[in-house]
Amino acid sequence: MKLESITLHRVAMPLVRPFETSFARQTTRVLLLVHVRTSEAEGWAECVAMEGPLYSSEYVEGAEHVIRSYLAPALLKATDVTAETVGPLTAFVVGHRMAKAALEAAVLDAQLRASGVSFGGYLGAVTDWVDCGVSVGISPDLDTLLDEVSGYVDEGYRRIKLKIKPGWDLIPVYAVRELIGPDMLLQVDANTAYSAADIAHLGRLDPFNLVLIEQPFVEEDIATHVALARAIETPVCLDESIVSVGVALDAIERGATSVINIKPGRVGGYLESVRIHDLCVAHEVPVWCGGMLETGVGRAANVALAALPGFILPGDTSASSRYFAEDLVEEPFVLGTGEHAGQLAVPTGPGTGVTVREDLVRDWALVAPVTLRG
Ligand code: OSB
Ligand code: MG
Repeated sequence: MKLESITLHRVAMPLVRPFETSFARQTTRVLLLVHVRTSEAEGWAECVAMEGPLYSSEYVEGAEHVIRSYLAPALLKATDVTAETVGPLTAFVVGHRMAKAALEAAVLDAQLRASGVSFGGYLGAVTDWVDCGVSVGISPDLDTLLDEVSGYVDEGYRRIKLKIKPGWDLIPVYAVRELIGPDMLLQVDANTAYSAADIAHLGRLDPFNLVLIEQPFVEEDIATHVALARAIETPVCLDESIVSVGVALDAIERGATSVINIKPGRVGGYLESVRIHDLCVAHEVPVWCGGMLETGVGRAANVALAALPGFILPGDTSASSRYFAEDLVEEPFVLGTGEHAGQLAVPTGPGTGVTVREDLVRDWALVAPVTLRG
């Protein structure tokens, strides 16, 4: 396909409740949407970068800048652009995986719409419904936390993930385990808030029968994750550290991670996500689909990815209502009922299968959209 234009929309969406992690407290989701026009069709994607460089080095205005200055010009001057060539055409830029992933996903959406294939069909989905978990932020107090968790259990979520940090770990985990009972899936995510000196302390989570502990140490530090995995029974799962299939292989071989959280934005796109998935299947490492407070645009593609066979644990693929009163798409994600309680249906229409509400994109715009042409 020939890429005719790339339009960047920076929007801000109100969250239904503040979301607090060990690195930030958010009340609004500021995000970048990418809209491409090709000779064949249009495509939309969402860049998962957050407003500030706190989860990773990427952030919304940085992603916008690198797209405008480097990535978009390279794609707009190419004669044939497909999702498969976005990676090679942008490989000259170091890093900036979230920005690259958004471009690849927008091109993929256009390409699949043109050929009438869904994301799930293209990526290799094997199920129509995926199991959903929910990520629960750090609360001002235990009562608020337990209220929030009870609400999610009542909605049908199949797994609870608690955000933890030093000073907010053993007690909330104990209280939530008491609330939800011994059998419900429960896991924790530290977003790099601990250090090697905390290994013995993190071992005190072992009695709570957690599915996993996610990313306790900084992204570059594979070695301390190896030391933790040897010292405790709770499986260690890497998120921030896994930025490519190469790092995933290294972390698996060194014993740093026995479960992997795949986030397409963090690893540079859906194609790299499938490569990591395939690697994990070959090594019998379970995977699950992470989340970045996606709107329906990114959520649709994540739900399709989560339908691949190696995604055997529930993902952070929650319903739209987990974060947004009104989603950016005409088909918000709603949990199923009956046998599909706690699940989301994998979209079946061409591309992501969702339709962007351009009225809301306009209403929630932070700045005027920018259109780039070759
Ligand atoms: O570490 O998984 C994370 C949100 C923003 C940045 C990082 C993370 C998260 C979440 C929420 O845990 C996942 C979601 O529900 O989208
Ligand atoms: Mg995480």
